[in-house]
Amino acid sequence: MTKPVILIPGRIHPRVTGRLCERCELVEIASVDTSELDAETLSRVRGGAVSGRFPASLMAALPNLEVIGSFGVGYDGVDVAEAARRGVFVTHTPDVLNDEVADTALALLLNTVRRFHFAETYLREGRWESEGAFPLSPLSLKGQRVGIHGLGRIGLEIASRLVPFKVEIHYHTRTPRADVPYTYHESLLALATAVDTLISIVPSTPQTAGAIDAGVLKALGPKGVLINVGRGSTVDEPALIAALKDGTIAAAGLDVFADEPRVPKALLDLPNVSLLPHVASASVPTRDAMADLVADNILSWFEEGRPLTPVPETPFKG
Ligand code: A2R
Repeated sequence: MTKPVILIPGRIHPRVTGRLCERCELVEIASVDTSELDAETLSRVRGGAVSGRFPASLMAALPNLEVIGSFGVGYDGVDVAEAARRGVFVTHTPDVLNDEVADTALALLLNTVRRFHFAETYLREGRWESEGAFPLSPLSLKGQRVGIHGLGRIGLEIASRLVPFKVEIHYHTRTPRADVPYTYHESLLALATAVDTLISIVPSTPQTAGAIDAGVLKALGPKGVLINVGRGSTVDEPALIAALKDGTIAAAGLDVFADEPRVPKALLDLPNVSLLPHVASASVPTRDAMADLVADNILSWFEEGRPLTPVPETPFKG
């Protein structure tokens, strides 16, 4: 039996290629530019495995493309509308990263509020011994009202981890959930007005782009804390920097940025932020599970005739 040909544009977790290489023929290229491939190779490609971008122009170069396995739960780098138009299934890696991302969200929240990263540096620099106790953190999680922007697979795990912290839990989604006891708000602005801490875990879409803007930050208020573990595009970054500088909000903890891996110097220079290099799901076990799900989706498509976790825009109807 001929092995299906899978194109890998750019870098991907080595476990994906390791899992696929025996049962597929892999064509690895540096980026989405296919100019180094001849027409015959391009026409043999039936699948794609990607961590990042898979634009319409790449799909147009692959006349026999059937499936794209995208690494990660967010798939904003893949043009899913174009894939749907071409009848190409796109799969992603939901659920297997929920716990890791939710754990990171809580760690980032506590770090931001209690300033543990600065406290550790203080100790390492010998200042505890030379100067005495580290300054008290002005903020505390105790008694806070926490709002979750996006209460999907990951948001729900974040909420359940917040329960033992005895905080009030509020949320905003477009559609209220019937299965949770948390307080619903019809708009992001209403949520930000009601809470002290806002945790964002929504996908990058045209509707969420810049949703956390100057108005939302003002509503969060001078004791407000913003945590973003979703996508950098959700936050108006210049507005956030201004709000952190002038005390419109108190602090922010960010794992995602508008133009990764570039982080504005103005953010790096601020004393009231905790910044992580997009590591929410970045443990070996969780990334292995994500890689396995990319490979399993592609193998299931070619060997069983069905993708395992297609995105909603390209549903599999059997
Ligand atoms: O709005 P709903 O009812 O569809 O709820 C979804 C919510 N959401 C939004 N909330 C407010 N305004 C919007 N424009 C909006 N768009 C979506 O985000 C739902 O509660 C949540 C997304 O949940 P899931 O689809 O289960 O995604 P998951 O696995 O929790 O991951 C969230 C995102 C990924 O797309 C990556 O960008 C990032 O976390 O790692």
